[in-house]
Amino acid sequence: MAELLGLDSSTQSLSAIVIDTDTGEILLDETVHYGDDLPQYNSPNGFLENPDPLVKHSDPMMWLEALEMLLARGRDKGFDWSQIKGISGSGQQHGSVYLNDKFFQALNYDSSKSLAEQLKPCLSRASAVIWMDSSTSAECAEIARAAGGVAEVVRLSGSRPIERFTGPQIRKFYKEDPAAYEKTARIHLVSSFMASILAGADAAIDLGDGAGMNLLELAAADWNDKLLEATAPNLREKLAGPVPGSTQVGEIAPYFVEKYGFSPGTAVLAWSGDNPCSLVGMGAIEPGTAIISLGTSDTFFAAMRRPVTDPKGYGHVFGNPAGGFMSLIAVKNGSLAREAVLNRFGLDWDAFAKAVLEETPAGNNGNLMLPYYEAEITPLVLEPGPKLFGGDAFVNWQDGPAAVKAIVEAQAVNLKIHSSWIGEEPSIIRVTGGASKNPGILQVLADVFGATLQRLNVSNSAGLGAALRAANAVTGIPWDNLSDVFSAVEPATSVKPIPANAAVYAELEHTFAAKLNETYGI
Ligand code: XUL
Repeated sequence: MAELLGLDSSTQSLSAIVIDTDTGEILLDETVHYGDDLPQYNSPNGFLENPDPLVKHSDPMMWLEALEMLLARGRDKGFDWSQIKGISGSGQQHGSVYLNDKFFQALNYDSSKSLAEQLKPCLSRASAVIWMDSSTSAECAEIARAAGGVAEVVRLSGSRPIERFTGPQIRKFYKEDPAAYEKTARIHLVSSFMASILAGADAAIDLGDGAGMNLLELAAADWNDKLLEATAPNLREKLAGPVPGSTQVGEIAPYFVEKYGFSPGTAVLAWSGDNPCSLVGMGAIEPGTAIISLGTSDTFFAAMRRPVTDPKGYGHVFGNPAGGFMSLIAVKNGSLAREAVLNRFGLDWDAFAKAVLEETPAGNNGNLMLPYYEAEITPLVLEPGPKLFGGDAFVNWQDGPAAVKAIVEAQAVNLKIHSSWIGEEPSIIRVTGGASKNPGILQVLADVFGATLQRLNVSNSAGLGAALRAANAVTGIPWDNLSDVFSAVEPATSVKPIPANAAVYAELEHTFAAKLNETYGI
């Protein structure tokens, strides 16, 4: 029997999915929510409060405590961790953890103490900066200048210098606190940090997630010296890897054997980013099917025939865990913005769907929202706060259904406009993430993209993808077979576009783009 564990260390939670490749079953699907389960970290949405709205950090000790809580919960519910043959994981992309040289020794854990207790003294920076941070515009410009221009950074790394990417974030840390940077012996991504913790060994960054740093030369599958030097001194020695995502980075540390009952020798595979893992979990490792993931961030991505780049600079090219590359755009204002509208009008998700499907027409009678509650990354909007255009009741926040329809239409059109550089017009889009259960959101996406939307049986595609990556590496079962069994779609839930709405949304694309230009000059 082969049981494989996929962990998903995401912005707001840590979850575990266990698959059995013999029976095709999901044996465990368990989640720890940072806000509800670990309130002592003061991170209701997974990040720490900061007076600067562009700064977003998280406490990596919260992730470690969540890991112990999750494994203990499984054990206490009678789940037998000893049957697991391999573990891989998925991490929120771009986030980074800064560690001093005590880290390497601390990985030989003492089982009588918690992980957090043992790892806290190893931090050379108290908190981990995460993907929601947009505070590095100056560093992006400096890196572009030093590396020979924006186009050169795009050519090498697949993305222009991006505020949330790890390279610009490392540069900011180096500039703000050079002494702490100097004391930093290792910089891990969320993915490689969590893999290191499980293996009790310094785990390498994988190529899929490594491509989200503005440091990796895609064509060479290695760090690029020009980009490293443009970022901060002696950076190569502070990074582990990059390695292919199928690499075994170690065996489970004795700590997890003693405390939670894992078997000695359990393989720990390199972790990857949540979007590369999701590509696998959604059964989309071949070009042709695009994916929309509706979570804390909304993302649109697909396997690529060849690596093209976005002339506007919002899109990215990451590594496809099954080989080759994938495209991606990420929108920061995802579920938290939808919830802000929901909560403002005291609605539940059924009422939200009803507002979209029954109470407002396509095009929303001309009411339109620029839906950037937080500073946005796609497009780059550094001034937070939604903006409303249209009828009086709407712009004064007195028309609940119109506000709901406006955010749903705006988010869908925003994704459509900013994914057009990928150059594919998919007729099928698979959707995942919490909001993919909402029929109102699905209908608008289907109409705006003119595509049939399909939903998977499993909601956490990143965690599932991590488990499938472990399965492929440990058992050698081919990707196609794994997708057929675990990434099956629910035929009953597919949503088709309504032909009569096509012209309305083609028009809205133009109006929305014009409003972006008028309002933010972009
Ligand atoms: C991708 C991105 C987000 C994070 C968190 O570039 O920033 O999707 O991976 O989910």
